[in-house]
Amino acid sequence: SDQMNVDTDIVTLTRFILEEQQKRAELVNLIGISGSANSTGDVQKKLDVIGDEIFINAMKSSNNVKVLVSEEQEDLIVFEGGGRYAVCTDPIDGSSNIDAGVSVGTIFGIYRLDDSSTGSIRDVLRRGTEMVAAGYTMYGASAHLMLTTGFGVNGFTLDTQLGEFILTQPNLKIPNKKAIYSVNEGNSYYWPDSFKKYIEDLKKPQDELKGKPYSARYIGSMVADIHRTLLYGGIFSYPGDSKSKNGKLRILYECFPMAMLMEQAGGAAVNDKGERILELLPKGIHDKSGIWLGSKDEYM
Ligand code: P6P
Repeated sequence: SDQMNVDTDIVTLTRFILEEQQKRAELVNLIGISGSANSTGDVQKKLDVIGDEIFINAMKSSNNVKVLVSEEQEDLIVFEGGGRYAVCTDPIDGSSNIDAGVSVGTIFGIYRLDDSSTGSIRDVLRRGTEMVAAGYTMYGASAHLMLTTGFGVNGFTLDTQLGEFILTQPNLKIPNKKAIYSVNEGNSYYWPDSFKKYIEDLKKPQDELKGKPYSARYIGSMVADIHRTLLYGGIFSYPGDSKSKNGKLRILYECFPMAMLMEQAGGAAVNDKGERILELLPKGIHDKSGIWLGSKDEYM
């Protein structure tokens, strides 16, 4: 017959990996504690561990990456081969929410090695201003990728049929103002008085909001809280406090990538002293910093 046998059910590499993972997740029951702990003492979830292994293998097989810093690895990893990039990542950020079905994500920041570098910790103990790219993927109702290479921010959504990320938010800009604040009020007893007052003021009726206060929105998964802040505007903050003087978020693979995205989208990102996050110089690969980021006209 003249009928052509056209395979219309194309299995791309991406689709293959996603379907394999889905099958593994259902068959192997990946929900739940793996029992091991990472360098900052967080109890690792099984998906944390698998996400980290997948990420390490992907970076290794790319032949472009020489140095890798991961939240899940105590020390940095230096690959064989001629890669000229250093990647800092939190492979599954927000993992404590996995069992509750809350969106989690992968955060990444990328440095280019200096020509003279052969791959060492010096390639990542650098200011955020030296990052050449940053972003996150968020795994929720759909999979999103938010990316900057220093020329603005572009948002993509995974089309699972095509197995491709499709450009859905070209040249994304964060609104300059929005009456939403995103903090963990459970820490308020430990906050500095200045921050307590700042948040209390947001709870008062605001003239420019016709007497309404700000709305509180906190998911507890940085990727989800940042995604909402980029799209809707507002404030996200995790300040240092009397129990953790540098707060909780790690500079290289949480603060820097999100700060680069915020600035590239027209927002701002500063530490507890009001210094630009991207100008900080980390001394250790898991160093933390207090952070305030969001709509630039909301900056206190
Ligand atoms: P808390 C998740 O563990 C994480 O690293 C970020 O994703 C999130 O913003 C923060 O910690 C939540 O911390 O103390 O509010 O539960």
